[in-house]
Amino acid sequence: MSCVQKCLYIFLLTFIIEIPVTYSKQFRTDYVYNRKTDAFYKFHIESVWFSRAESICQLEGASVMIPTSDNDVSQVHGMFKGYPDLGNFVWIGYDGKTHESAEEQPLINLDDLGSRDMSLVRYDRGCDVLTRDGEIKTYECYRTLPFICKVEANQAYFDNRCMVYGRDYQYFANVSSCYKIPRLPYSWDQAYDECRAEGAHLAILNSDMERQVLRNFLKSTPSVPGAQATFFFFVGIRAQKKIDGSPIVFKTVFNETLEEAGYSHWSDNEPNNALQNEYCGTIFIADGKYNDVYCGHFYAFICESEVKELSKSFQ
Ligand SMILES: *[C@@H]1O[C@H](CO)[C@@H](O)[C@H](O)[C@H]1NC(C)=O
Ligand SMILES: *[C@@H]1O[C@H](CO)[C@@H](O)[C@H](O)[C@H]1NC(C)=O
Ligand SMILES: [Ca+2]
Ligand SMILES: [Ca+2]
Repeated sequence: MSCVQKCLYIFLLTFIIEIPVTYSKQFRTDYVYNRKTDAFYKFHIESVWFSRAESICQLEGASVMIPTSDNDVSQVHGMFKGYPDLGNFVWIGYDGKTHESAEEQPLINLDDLGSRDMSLVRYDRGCDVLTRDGEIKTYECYRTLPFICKVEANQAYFDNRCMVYGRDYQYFANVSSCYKIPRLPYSWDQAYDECRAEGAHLAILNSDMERQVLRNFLKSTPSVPGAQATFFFFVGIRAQKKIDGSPIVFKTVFNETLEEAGYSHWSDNEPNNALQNEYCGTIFIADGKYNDVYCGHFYAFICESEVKELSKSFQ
């Protein structure tokens, strides 16, 4: 190759490589990218204690945002505008500096809180908030506020095998699927959103082999702290509540009947629609079979991502 050719080649190569590097910044569907900071953000509008905000951001592969530049503050300022009635503070992470208190008088003596929740003790210097006006202040950690999660683009995790924006997926070759049990309990709706945001879905049984694999996986998983029951996990089946007395039909999150999905066995005496309010599906650790439960309780859940194996087509 002559230099001219080589240089042209390198030039073109750089050009080709530049495009994906510049434009393919991707992460979970519920995060937005900011080019100036080269980071992803999510404005969580639900109000929680600071310690829970930390857990939720961590579950999403991010952290509670610690503002490191004016661009971080502008990003949040812009996001605040989408929620004019949300209040004036969001939780942010501790930047190591002392800030003015966001209120005149603390309403509760923190010493009394120690016995109520030990997890608050490590926050006794207060927690930081960012105001709508872009100021950082200190606030009492036991308050509940919306919060901002952030992850640098070079830390935004993608699992190439499982094709998900999340850590901790385990691949099982015998069913060509990856599974994850996030370490926070959620309602069925929240669990549905969480799996989808990572590029996965709530797990669905498609064969008896998959039931066995999942049962073994559940047995080997430590129980999830805070779950309202520890012996079953939300999965991706759900029914419409019937008011006309017609039969309750469970369908997968892909709108298939259980028969169409390939596995339709319920655990003994299930579905029992206890208290006439069980319209969401779980599977029991004991037998890996389906059980109907109340959708609004906070249970552990299983996300699944199928792996398309190229080698399969050659077998
Ligand atoms: C599926 O494979 C896993 C290892 O990847 C193994 O532990 C498990 O026993 C297998 N399950 C079945 C039902 O063969
Ligand atoms: C789900 O499937 C049923 C029957 O196959 C169909 O009538 C219905 O429109 C589908 N719903 C959605 C949301 O696709
Ligand atoms: Ca499956
Ligand atoms: Ca039940």
